[in-house]
Amino acid sequence: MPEESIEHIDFDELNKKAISQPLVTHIYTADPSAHYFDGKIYIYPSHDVDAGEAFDDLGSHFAMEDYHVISMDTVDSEAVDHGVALHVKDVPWAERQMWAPDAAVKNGKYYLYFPAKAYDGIFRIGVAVSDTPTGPFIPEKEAIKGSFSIDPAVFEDEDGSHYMYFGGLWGGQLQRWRTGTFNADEPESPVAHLPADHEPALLPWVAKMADDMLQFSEKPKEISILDEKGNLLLAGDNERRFFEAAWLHKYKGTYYFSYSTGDTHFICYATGDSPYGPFTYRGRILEPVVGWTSHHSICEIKGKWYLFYHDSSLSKGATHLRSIKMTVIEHQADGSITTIKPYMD
Ligand code: FUB
Repeated sequence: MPEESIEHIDFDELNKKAISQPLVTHIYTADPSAHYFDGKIYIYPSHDVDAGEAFDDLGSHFAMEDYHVISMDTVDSEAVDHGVALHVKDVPWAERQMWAPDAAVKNGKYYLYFPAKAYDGIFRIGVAVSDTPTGPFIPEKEAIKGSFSIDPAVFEDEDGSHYMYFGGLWGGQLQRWRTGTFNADEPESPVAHLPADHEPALLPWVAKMADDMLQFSEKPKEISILDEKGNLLLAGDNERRFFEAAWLHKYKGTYYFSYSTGDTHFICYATGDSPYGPFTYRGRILEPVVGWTSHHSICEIKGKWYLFYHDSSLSKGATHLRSIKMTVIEHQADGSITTIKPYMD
C-alpha cells in the first residue's frame, strides 16, 4: 500500500477489520517462510528493527541484523519466539541487511538460507546449519557460490530434490545482474539498469541444491512467467510482473510460483508443470497490506493450506516495522487460488 495513503488510516478501525492479528507482538517480524517440520509449524521471518537508517527506494531502512525462529504447535496455539538463531556479526562474509530468509531440512539437519550484503555492497545468499529447526545456526564461511540478489525460498519436491528460488528488484539488485555479472556502474538508483516498459520483465531465478544443501548443483536459470498468450510478462506490466518474494508450492501435481509485484503491492501466482517453469500467470493471492512491502509463504498443515504474510498495522504504518500473520487459503476445483482481502470492507 503506498505510503501517502497511510496518514489517513485510523489504525484502531483497521485492526478491527483485519482478517488476522500479528502472531507475535514483542518484536517486529516480516517475510515469514513457514514450514511444517516433524508435526510442528516453524516460521523463519526477518526480524525488523529501527536502526535509524534514512528511508530510500533501495530499502536501506531495512537494516536487520539477526533472525529469530518462531514455532507453533498447532495453527491455533501460541507463537513461541526461540530467540536469536543467527546474527550478522557471526557471518564472516556478511556485513548488513539480513533480509528475507527461508529454511529446509534434510537427513536431520536444518538449513537456514539468508540474503545479506557482503562487504563489497553486493547482496549474496548464505547458508547456516543446525541440528534443530530453531537453531542456533552455524554459518558457512562464504556465501553460496554463484548466488546473488535476495529472498531465497527453498522448495522440496516429492522426489526429495531441493530447489532455491531467488531474486528481487530495486534494493534487491536483480537489475544489476542482467549481463551475468554485477554492473557496478553508478548511479546506485533503484530504477537504473531496469528494462524499458516494453521489454520483457526481469525474471526470478532457480537453482537445484547440491546433495549437501550448501551449494547449488547447477548454474542458476531464469524462470519464465508468461501471460495467457504465452508471452513473457513485460517490465511495464507492474500489476503482474515479478518483483521479489519468490515462493513455490505444489498442489495436486501442479507447481505454483508466487511472488510480490513490489511497487503495486500484490502477491500473485503463476502455475506450471515443472519446478523450472515456465509458469503462466493466474491471478492474485493477496491484495495490498498496510506497508510498502508484501511478502508471504504458503504451507500445508494437516490437509489445509495457509498463507503466511505480514503487514505494518501493529507499528501504525511504519513500513520497515512489520508483523507476521497467517490465514487460510483455498485452491478451487480449477486450481485457482481465492484472492484474500487482508481487511474486511
Ligand atoms: O525484509 C526486507 C525485504 O523487504 C525483503 O527481502 C523483501 O521481500 C521485502 O519484504
